[in-house]
Amino acid sequence: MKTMKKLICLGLAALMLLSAAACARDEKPEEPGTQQTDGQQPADDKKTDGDKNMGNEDKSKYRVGSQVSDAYVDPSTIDTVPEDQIKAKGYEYDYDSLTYELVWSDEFDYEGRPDDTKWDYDTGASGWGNHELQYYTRGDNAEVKDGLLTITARKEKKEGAEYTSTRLISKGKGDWLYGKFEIRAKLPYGKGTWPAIWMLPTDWNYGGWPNSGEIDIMEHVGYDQDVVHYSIHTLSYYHSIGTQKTATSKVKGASEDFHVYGLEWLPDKMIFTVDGEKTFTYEPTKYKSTPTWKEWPFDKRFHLLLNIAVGGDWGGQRGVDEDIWPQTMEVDYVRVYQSPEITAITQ
Ligand SMILES: [Ca+2]
Repeated sequence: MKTMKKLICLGLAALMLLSAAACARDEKPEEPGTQQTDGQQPADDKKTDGDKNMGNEDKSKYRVGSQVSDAYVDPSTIDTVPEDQIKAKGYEYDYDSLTYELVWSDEFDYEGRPDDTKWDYDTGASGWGNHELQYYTRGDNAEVKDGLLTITARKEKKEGAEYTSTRLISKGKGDWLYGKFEIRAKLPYGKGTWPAIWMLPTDWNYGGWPNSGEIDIMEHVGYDQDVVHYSIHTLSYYHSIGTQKTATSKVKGASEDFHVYGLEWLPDKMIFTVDGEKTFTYEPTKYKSTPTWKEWPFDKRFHLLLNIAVGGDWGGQRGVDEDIWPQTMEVDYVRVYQSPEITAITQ
């Protein structure tokens, strides 16, 4: 009996050791914030939904034209990060000889509602964390015709909101890790419009916003006509603490003509383009010799979002013109390519 007890004790001790080891292995990055399970930004949390919360901060300190601020490597990070936690390093590929294959697209060459095998919707009027004024309908403000997707923001009351609009999401129907994204679009016009072509994490592996990252391929606020913003947000670099990595460029006729807004997402950098011209490159090793998920959560799947927001802390910073509605964002196509060479070194 005693021996049995001893054996049981030993067994229990071994189990505890094992589970402790497993816990250590599974240990998540510190304080991942609000865990996202529905893919929506935390609409009820003004602080963590900082991207669209451009507020009244002095943006000049980190909006520096078409260049990011000076490269800086924090010496304290050198050699202090365990090797298996280092991201965005050690990928070898010949950038100039990368090839790409089309893996997903919507040319909008049909009529009616957006293809429901490709698109879903974020709906509601929560303000989306930025005091936005629109109610997002389940596709009522989106129509496909004449080769185009048209998202229309209208001045009409719905469930307490003064405006309606639609936010398309490809989540669960189009989710990718790395790739080249091209969206040909014509933007709405006028004070209070805030269109965006952007990406959010599908699985939120590193925790809620901003930990798991955000990629803004195109943002435009109507009071600053033709100035297009390109940004990434991560735990180390996000707007609320004034450290997001962002750039702007002048896109003449952004609301009159179509332009192709592009992102090339590689395992160690992101290149933003307009009509094929580079506007902004985010490369975390420019800032940290040993980036981790805090600077590069971009090794997990993301999906696309297309929307027009109305007003809000950034879009409505200089008011909302009451007389410009309805306003539309027209999208000619969304094309997603992936590179076999990149796939080969990242799988
Ligand atoms: Ca088209």
